[in-house]
Amino acid sequence: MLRWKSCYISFNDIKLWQWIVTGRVVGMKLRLIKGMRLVAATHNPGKVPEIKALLGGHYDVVTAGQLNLPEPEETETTFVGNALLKARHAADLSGEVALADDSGLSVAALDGAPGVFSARWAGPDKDFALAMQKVEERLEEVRSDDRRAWFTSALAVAWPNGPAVVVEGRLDGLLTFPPRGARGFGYDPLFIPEGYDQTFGELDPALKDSISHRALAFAKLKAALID
Ligand code: ITT
Repeated sequence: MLRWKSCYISFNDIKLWQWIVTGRVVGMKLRLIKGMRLVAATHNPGKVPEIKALLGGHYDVVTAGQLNLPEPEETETTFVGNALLKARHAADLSGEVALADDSGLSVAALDGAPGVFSARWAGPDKDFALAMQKVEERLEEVRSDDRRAWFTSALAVAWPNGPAVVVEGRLDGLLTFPPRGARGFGYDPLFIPEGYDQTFGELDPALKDSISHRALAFAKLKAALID
């Protein structure tokens, strides 16, 4: 994997490795051209409107669900690794450029948990009331008053059987119990972003889209891939 400015570029195609070795990759420009079709490599209905909002209607977005792509197993230990895995999986299966998000909530007093296990804490029924209760119970178990937490989003774009680019954004905030608000998805009702009094479950979704971890990652992606 090559590190370039604030993003990572990974190559899993032997021809690309050869191009790098022979110097022929120089001048290759990875670009997301407005109007092109893009696979949103997610099966999470909460993420889809946020990804579409970030793309600003400039792309013909089709979801992994609409293409009946299977959900890959998230076997990596980092957000970046899982985002790359999901984008690569969708791009290679669909033959189209794919954008994936791997994200989660990290709690300071829980040493960063649930982190990459954020979705798994909700169990097979994807029950986030249960997941949020689990966060509260774990904090009681460790007897901590530290309510600092942060959301992370890694966004990866993969070209079919070609290169991939991945970036990461982080948004800090505080947890509040009990959960508040019915907007957003996942852990949003627990999370008060820094500088605000309301949770992401209460705040206007357009405001969330402008300040979120996903928006911060997308700004980096835009700088790397969009003219
Ligand atoms: P895909 O992999 O299909 O995209 P997923 O839900 O499994 O869907 P992740 O593996 O990235 O996605 O899991 C991240 C979990 O973290 C997600 O299910 C949410 O519950 C939570 N999460 C991520 N971003 C969030 C946000 O903006 N607000 C609230 N919760 C969020």
